[in-house]
Amino acid sequence: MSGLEVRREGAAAWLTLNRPEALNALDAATKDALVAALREAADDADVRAVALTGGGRAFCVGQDLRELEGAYREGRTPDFADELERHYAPICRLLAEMPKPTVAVLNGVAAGAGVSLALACDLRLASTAARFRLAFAGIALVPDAGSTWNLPRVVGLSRALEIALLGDWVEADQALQFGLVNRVWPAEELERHAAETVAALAAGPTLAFARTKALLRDHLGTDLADALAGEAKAQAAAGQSSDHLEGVTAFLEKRPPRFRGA
Ligand code: LHQ
Repeated sequence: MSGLEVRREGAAAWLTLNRPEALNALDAATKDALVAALREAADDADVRAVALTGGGRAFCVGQDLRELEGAYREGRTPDFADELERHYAPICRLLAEMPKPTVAVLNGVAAGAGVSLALACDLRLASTAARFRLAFAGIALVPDAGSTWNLPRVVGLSRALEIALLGDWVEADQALQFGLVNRVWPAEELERHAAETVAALAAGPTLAFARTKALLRDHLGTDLADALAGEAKAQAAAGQSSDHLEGVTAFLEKRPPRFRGA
């Protein structure tokens, strides 16, 4: 049985990692379910935002190390290349590249690849109970699941090296200061604020959001001339959308826009 629960809240898909007894460590069934649920959410035009959160006191503590226990005890080392390609790469690509906003709702501890999943999302909303540890160095591994790409882009190279090499816990307030998370609320208020934020994203101009996230991500690696050309191409398409017409009409009529994601 997988440790993933999927539910719809209006136009948002909420994916909850739910193996609280193992702090939502990622076993094979949960990773399979996560890949499938993300693919479905990415392809479903009725889903206009995706939230990833955890049940219990953790967000996610990364790879389920117990799942590999037998092999380790027999002195066999696992094939991480295969595992990363099969599960973690599709999960991280889907979170970063799907054409709608993705949000990590960080209810508690995040470690190892759990931090990587949060980093792969477009936004990170946290409770004061959230804390972060990259944890890879503790078991003599390198950061993976996209975190060597995402972490320095999110917090800058110096902080990324600090987080990866010193291995200290980053508490919620410090994570906010580092830019590792976008918002922090008291634990008892996270659910309400996160639900409001995700619902607002799901009610937004989905096609413009899709183009915006693609442009911002793509342009990290391009020069200004290519970025200007990329913006012009995307803007020409955005200008043809019915949400653009609605947005401008609503402005002229002095009322809030009603976006349909088209
Ligand atoms: C766990 C885990 C866990 C299984 C707690 N697995 N059960 C590697 C390979 C390939 C590809 C992808 O990437 C990676 C990178 C990774 O993600 S490797 C894993 C990195 N994560 C960690 O190293 C975190 C390990 N966990 C901890 O250090 C502690 O559990 C923390 C500090 C997170 C929480 O400590 P406590 O609050 O004291 O809780 P606990 O240690 O008592 O854990 C509660 C339960 O959760 C416990 O089960 P038990 O049956 O003994 O009560 C833990 O065994 C289980 N658990 N992490 N990764």
